[in-house]
Amino acid sequence: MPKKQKKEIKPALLVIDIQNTYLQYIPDADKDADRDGSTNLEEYMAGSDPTHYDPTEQDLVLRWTNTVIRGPTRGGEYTIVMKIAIENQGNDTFPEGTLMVCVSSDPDLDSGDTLIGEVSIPPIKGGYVKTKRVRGRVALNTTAPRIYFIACAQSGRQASIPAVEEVQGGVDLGVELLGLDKSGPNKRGEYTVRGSISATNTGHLPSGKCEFQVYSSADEIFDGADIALFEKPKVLPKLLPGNRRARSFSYTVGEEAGGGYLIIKVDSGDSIQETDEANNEIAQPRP
Ligand SMILES: [Ca+2]
Ligand SMILES: [Ca+2]
Ligand SMILES: [Ca+2]
Ligand SMILES: [Ca+2]
Repeated sequence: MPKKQKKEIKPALLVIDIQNTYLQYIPDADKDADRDGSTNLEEYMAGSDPTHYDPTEQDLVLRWTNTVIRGPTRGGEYTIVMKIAIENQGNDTFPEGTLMVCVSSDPDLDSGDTLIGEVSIPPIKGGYVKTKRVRGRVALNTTAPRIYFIACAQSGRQASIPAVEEVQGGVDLGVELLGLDKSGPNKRGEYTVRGSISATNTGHLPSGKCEFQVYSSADEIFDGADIALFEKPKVLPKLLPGNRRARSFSYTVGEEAGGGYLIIKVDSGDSIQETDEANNEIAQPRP
């Protein structure tokens, strides 16, 4: 009579404490839990006796093992791929839970931080390590010299101590002049100016695509009075940290204009927020 047998099964809990070779059978744990006013069995057990199941006895230690930052997308979001080792240094099995990773402007995990991603964690026995990969896409503050990624494992209401990965951040574009000369005149009396530059990213995050423009200026200072030589600014590719890319430009002038300066400015449209915006242009006497 399987139906009747099923009815006779009562909720119960078997508690095994390996350290103290302790074994306890609580036949009416669910009723006791109700009387206690606890909302569930786990809460009741956690509060009733230190030898009972207690999630705080798991001593979870998180370690960052690898962090890769790629991007950004056109919208300025970076892809972050992280590997985190979760070691259960306690005796109890960590029940299944969640590993979440946030990005923060400081080393503290709080409500102002942005969630990058989360993955589920399988149960981890005491003394065992599991490595999880978390991947997510998030906008990073490219003006901040430091970024904090914070990982935290959770099961129910229990959470591990957060593990912080501090990385150097920031995008800083700059420009160097490689060459500038003028040739001519041709048959029509025109002169050709050719220049080549090197755009650099001395920050620690990859930069998105940006532009550079060449201006004609009466002085060495870039200001609103300066005239852009190209209708459309020149496009610069994405620059990885520490990378440089050479680009050239040329234009013709009808007659030999004397005096004044050329100002070459990277990120001329200021589409990229940088740790230093004051090193984006160079001025050179007009050839
Ligand atoms: Ca924070
Ligand atoms: Ca800069
Ligand atoms: Ca000027
Ligand atoms: Ca900028």
